[in-house]
Amino acid sequence: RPFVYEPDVTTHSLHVRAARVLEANWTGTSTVPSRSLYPHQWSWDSAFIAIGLRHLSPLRAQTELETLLDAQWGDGRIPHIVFNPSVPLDAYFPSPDFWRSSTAGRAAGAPRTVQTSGIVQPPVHALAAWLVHQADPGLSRARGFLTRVYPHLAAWHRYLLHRRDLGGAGLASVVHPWEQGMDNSPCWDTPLSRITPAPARSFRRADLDHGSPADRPTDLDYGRYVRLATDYRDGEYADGAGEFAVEDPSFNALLIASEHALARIAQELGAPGTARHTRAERLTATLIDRLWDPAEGMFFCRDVRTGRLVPERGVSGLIPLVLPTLPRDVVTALVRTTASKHFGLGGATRLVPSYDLLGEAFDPHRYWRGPAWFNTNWLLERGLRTHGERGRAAALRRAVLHLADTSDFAEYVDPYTGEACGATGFGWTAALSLDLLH
Ligand code: 9WN
Repeated sequence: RPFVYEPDVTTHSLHVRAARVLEANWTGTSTVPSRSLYPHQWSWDSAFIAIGLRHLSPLRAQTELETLLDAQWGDGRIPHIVFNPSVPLDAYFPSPDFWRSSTAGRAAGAPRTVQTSGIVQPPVHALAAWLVHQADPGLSRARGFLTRVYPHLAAWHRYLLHRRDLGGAGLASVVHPWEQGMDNSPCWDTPLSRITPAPARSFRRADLDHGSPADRPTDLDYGRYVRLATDYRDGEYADGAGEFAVEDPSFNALLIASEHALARIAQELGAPGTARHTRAERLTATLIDRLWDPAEGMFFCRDVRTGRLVPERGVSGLIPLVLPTLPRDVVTALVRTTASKHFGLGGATRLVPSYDLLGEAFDPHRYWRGPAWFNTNWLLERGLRTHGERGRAAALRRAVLHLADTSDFAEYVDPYTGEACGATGFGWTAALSLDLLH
């Protein structure tokens, strides 16, 4: 039976329950993704959370981003985790004593007082800052919100576009699968296969205290994550030397979308934004040039160490749909691929899965190897709307709201059945549902 939203009953209670999740995950200065699995502040989670929080409290949404930016490194990087000092060390792995940011990160300008990780996550922040500003421009101007965050966001983009241009073509590379945010996506299998895993006995996974092993990355994956992070740390977080370097479509598309947002922020502050818009358009062309495959109708990751595209269909390859200046033929092909047998939108699946339904590595429950995630579906809804695909966007919006509701704001869901996986009461699921309700 098609799901019908009754605005007075269901929508109201969904709104109230989403607000409660964000209240429960709020620490006073930021929001944790999940009280159990992820008890610190995560970078791209905070950006998505701020986008939802702005509808409840623009002040809290501004604070969320400001807290994250307070932990920015001198070289411009925004760390993927800002650790909460009152949480026990063994609550999450890798903990601050693994990253040693204030010592190993000194040369890169890590902050002295707050402990952070040394890797990054997707740059959704300028987009979030712009949307947060728009929710209450009066408060934003009174607090000088954009004036204060703009230089931080500009330095962040500069870091990514210069220090992280490891392929030399103008796109940013990720140097660890955690940086791209889709940790165990099959897109990483080939580039990761060259990495010698750290021995399993050399670390203790805290995630398995809370999540089912069948829903999480394997020990072999973790061994490789630990090796890459250790090598990066031991090289004092200097960029360029690592064995893993990948140009990812989603990471770069979010950077470009944020560059457009930064242009708008500059304009709001009285500066011309034209140069940034032009740069964003140029980067869109580079993204197509480097990562678009017209025959497959989607974007792929480029393994910078071999120079080859990785022939795995991950949802990351659809996310550039959010880009406003994408050529019409690219948009048409992306929409077709989203609805194809590989991703099933409007057909076999309830939400767009994280990975190709027909791919050999597909697993409907294992984290980023098949399950559907709410942030990627929120991005796709936005992309569909941006390009005038109103009917598909509306259907996707309804599906996101329905599954957020029935899964108790799950971290991710089985793309066929909608069954909840991972944590419940998950921050960005609640926040992005709130955003879609507005
Ligand atoms: C590692 C917090 C984060 C998300 C990532 C998601 C997961 C961490 C982990 O949780 O990654 O950063 O421990 O598995 O993959 O996208 O930001 O919600």
